[in-house]
Amino acid sequence: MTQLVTFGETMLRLSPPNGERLETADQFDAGIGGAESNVAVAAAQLGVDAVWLSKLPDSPLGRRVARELRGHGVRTGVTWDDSEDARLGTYYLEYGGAPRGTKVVYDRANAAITTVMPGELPVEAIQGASVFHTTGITPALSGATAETTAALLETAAEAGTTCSFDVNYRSKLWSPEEARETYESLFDHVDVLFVPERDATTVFGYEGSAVEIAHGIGTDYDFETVVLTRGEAGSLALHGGELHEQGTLPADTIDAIGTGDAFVGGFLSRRIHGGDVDECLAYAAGAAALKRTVTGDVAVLTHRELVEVLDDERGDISR
Ligand code: KDG
Repeated sequence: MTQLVTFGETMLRLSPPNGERLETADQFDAGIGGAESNVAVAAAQLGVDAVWLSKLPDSPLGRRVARELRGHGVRTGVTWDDSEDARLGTYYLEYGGAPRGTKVVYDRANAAITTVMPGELPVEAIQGASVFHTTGITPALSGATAETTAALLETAAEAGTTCSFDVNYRSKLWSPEEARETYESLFDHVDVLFVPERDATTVFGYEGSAVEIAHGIGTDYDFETVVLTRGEAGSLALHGGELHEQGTLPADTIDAIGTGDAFVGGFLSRRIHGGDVDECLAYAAGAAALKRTVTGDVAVLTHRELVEVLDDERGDISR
């Protein structure tokens, strides 16, 4: 049975080898990246039956995305756009240490997914699933993706499928005000909310300590679980009025992109397998740490590896 369904855009990811500039590099490492497929991959590698829904161009690039995801154990529920000008979004990633920083350049306007409608997707997968997950990136892409995100969350909620949503605010796609209005229109159906601390401040205006922010969200909205992600400072979950904290696990970072998605994939995989909130947070932190050691958006990891990492840290994680 399908356990996790995710919905969103996956792009071609092109990055110059370490230290090279986008404007001068003559070689690019090619991969794929998208928040929701990254989550599906992490969860699939941790033993979850995961399906990713999207719309792709019927082109070599679109087929590459589906092939790569299937290679990572994710089933795909894709509608293929066979029009001449159908395109796959691309993002370019330039790594740079301080003071330069890592840069992302998007070329994603008018990608095939921007015309997706709910009727084009196998929504029955959502109705039979344990969890449906999407992010705040998807409704920012177009009117059609916003409408489809809302329709899929509604379908999931009506079917009793747990709805999970990662705010994942992207300032290159819309303003905080536009994002907030859309997010709030979706929140009625959301059970588990992941929100980076900086988004809680930028988009929703929360200030104060992490505990105050989590309680603020818990008071203002009606989620079953709120997970505040805090980068190096770890994470905090508010569930049933109780706070649960988790630190980050040590990692030698090779590539930080996709860390948040691996975190969500780890959390949801443990939840789907019946773990309590503390276990979910521990799995999330372990998956995030492992992701940082892997090049590319996608967390290539195994359950055994994750359990070993957690055993080293805590000594008491159940198998
Ligand atoms: O978390 C990494 C993803 O978000 C990345 O693969 C794609 O940044 C991205 C986006 O905006 O879709």
